[in-house]
Amino acid sequence: MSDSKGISRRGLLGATATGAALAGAFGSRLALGGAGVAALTASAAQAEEGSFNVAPGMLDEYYGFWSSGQSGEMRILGIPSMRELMRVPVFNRCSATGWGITNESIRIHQRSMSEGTKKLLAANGKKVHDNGDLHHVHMSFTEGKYDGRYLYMNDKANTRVARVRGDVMKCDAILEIPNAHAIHGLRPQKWPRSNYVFCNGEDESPLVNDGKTLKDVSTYVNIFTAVDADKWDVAWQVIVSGNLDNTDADYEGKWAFSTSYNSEMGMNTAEMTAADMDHVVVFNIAEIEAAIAAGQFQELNGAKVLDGRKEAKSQFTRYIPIANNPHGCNMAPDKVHLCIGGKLSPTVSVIDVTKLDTLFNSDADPRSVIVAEPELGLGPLHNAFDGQGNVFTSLFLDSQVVKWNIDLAKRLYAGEKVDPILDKVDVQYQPGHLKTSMGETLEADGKWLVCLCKFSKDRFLNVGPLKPENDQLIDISGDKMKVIHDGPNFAEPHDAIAVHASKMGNIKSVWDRKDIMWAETRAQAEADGVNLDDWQDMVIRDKADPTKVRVYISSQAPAFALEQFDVTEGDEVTVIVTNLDDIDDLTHGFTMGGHGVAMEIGPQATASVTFVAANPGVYWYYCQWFCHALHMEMRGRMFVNPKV
Ligand code: RUQ
Ligand code: CUA
Ligand code: CA
Repeated sequence: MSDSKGISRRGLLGATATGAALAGAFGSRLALGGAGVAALTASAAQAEEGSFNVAPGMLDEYYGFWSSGQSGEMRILGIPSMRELMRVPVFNRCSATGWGITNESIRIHQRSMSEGTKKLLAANGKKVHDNGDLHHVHMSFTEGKYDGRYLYMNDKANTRVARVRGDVMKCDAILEIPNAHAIHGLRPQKWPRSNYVFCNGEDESPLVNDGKTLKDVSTYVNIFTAVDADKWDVAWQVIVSGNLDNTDADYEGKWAFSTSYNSEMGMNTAEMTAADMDHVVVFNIAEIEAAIAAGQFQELNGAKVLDGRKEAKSQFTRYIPIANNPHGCNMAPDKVHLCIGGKLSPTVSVIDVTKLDTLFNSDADPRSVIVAEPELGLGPLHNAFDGQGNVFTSLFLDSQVVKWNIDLAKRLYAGEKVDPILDKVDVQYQPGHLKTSMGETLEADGKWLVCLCKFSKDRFLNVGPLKPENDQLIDISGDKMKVIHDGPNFAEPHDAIAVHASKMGNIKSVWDRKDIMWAETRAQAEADGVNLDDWQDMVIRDKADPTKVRVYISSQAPAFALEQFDVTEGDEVTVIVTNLDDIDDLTHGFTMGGHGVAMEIGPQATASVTFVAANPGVYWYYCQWFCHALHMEMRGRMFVNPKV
C-alpha cells in the first residue's frame, strides 16, 4: 500500500492534510481566482456566443437533467443553450404544481410500491418530509445506453431515493431506505439493463438505530443498498467497512464500486483524514445474488442484509486502497477503466476492471488492479469521458478542468517518460461534478462538457450575500477546451447528465386518461358513482363520515364545471379536478383562496387536493395557470356555512 508513484501529497497540501489545511488552500485559491481572471466584456462574450447560440424557436440537441441539491427538485436544461426548461419537484413542495400538496403526490411520498416497504413507512408514521437533498440524477440504461424510461435520484437528507418517469417527467415513486443513513452516491446498473439502482449510505450509525446504543462507535456501520428498480423496493444490502461516498457500476453487470473517505470510521475531520489511504469497495453482484438466493442473509427492518466488512472475509466485497479521502467514481465507456478522484490526493487512480476477478480468486495485492495514477492538480473530484480515451477531471482547489489521456497515463505508470495531461482550463469557480454529452454511456460523443461550479463570486450582478452557482458550458470538440457560457443556477446543482434528444422520443404532451397517477382517485370516483372522463360537477358527502365532502369538477378553458358549492365549517373537503382539454400546453390550475392549496392539472389529467374548511365565509377558487383570454374569469365560489 505504498504511495506508488512517489507523489508527496502531504508536501502539496501542507504538513497535515486536515480540514484546516484544506480550508487554507481553498481560501487562497478563491482569492487568486477572483483577482486573476478578468471578466469578459459584453462584446467579447457575444462573439464567443456565436459558436453555441440556439436561436429563438430552435431546439437544443441535448436534454440536461440536473440535480438541485438542497432545493430537492430535478431540473431540465437544454444543452447547449443552457436554457432552463422545467423544474420537476421530487422531495420538495412546489407552490406552482402542488407537488407534496395534492393527494396523488402525497401518496407517492408516503408509500413505496411494494408491500414490505408499506409496512416500514406505516411504522415510521405518516409525516411527509418537505425537504430533500438531491445530489445525483441518473437515467435508466439498456445495454449501456440511455433508454429514456426513468431518472433515478437520491435524497441525502432523509435517506430516500426517487424515480421520475421519462414519459411525463413526474416522480412516481419514493423509497425510504431502511438501515442505511444519508443516501449519497447513486447509480443505476448499466448492463444488461438497470435492474438495480445502487445507493451509498454515507453516515455511520448503529446497525438498528433505535437508541439502545448511541455513542459507542464500535457499533456503527455503513450500508450499501441495491434497490430493485422495477419493484422500487430494497433488493439487498451489504454492510461495509468505512463509509460510502460516490458509486458507479461497470458495463458488464458484474460489479458496483463505491469510494470511501472515512475508512478510519472517524467522527471528526481530523479523524476522517488521519489515514494515508482510504479505499474503493468493489461489490461482486453474482456472489451477493447467490448468497441472497441461498438465504444466507439476516433480515433487518424488512431488508435482506449481508456482511461485507473486511473482517467477515466474504466473497461479496474487496477493498482497494486509494490515497486519502477519494471522492468521484466514474466508469469509462471503454468498459475497462474506473477512475477515482483523489480529492486530498492530486491523483486520479485508474482501476482496470478486467483484473477484478483475480482479486476475488487469489491473494493478489489489491493495488495490483491499479494501472495508472496520474498527478493532475489539486483537489481532483469527478471524471467525465469523451469516448475517445480522454478524461476530464474537475480540480476543486485549482479551480480548473484538466483533460488527460488514459493510455498516456498508463504508459507513465509503467515507467515511460510521457505527459498524460493534454489541456487545462480555468473555471469560475471551484468545480464539483462535470459531465460530458452522453459521457457516462457507451455513446459518449465528446461534444460538450458542463462544469458545475460551486461558487460564482464576481461572475454575475450581485444579488446579495447568497450567490447563485455557476454551471459552465465547455466546448470539448477540439483539442483545447473552451468555456463558452456561464449559467447561473439556484442552490445547488451537484450533478447533471446530458442526454441526446433522440433518446427521449417517448415524452408525452398530453396525459393518458387511464394514467396510474390518479388510479386511487379514479377508484374513489367510481365508488361515488362519478365518471371522471365525462363533464361532471358533483358534490358528495361521505356516507360513513359526513364531515368529509368530495367535490368533482371538470375543467375546460375557460370554465370550471362548478361555479359554486356549499360546505360546512369544519368539513374536510377534497376537490378533484379533471382537465378535459386535450390540446398541447393547455394546463389548468386550481387554487382555493385562503386555504394554502393549489395544483396543476395538465391536459387530460386528474388531480385532487384535500383541505379543511375551517372558517365560515365566501372563498373564491380560481385557475392559476394562464389558459385562455378569459383565464381571469375561470373561477368560482366555495361557501363555508357556519356550523349550527
Ligand atoms: S458529490 S462535488 Cu454529492 Cu456528487 Cu461530488
Ligand atoms: Cu384555466 Cu387558467
Ligand atoms: Ca480518510
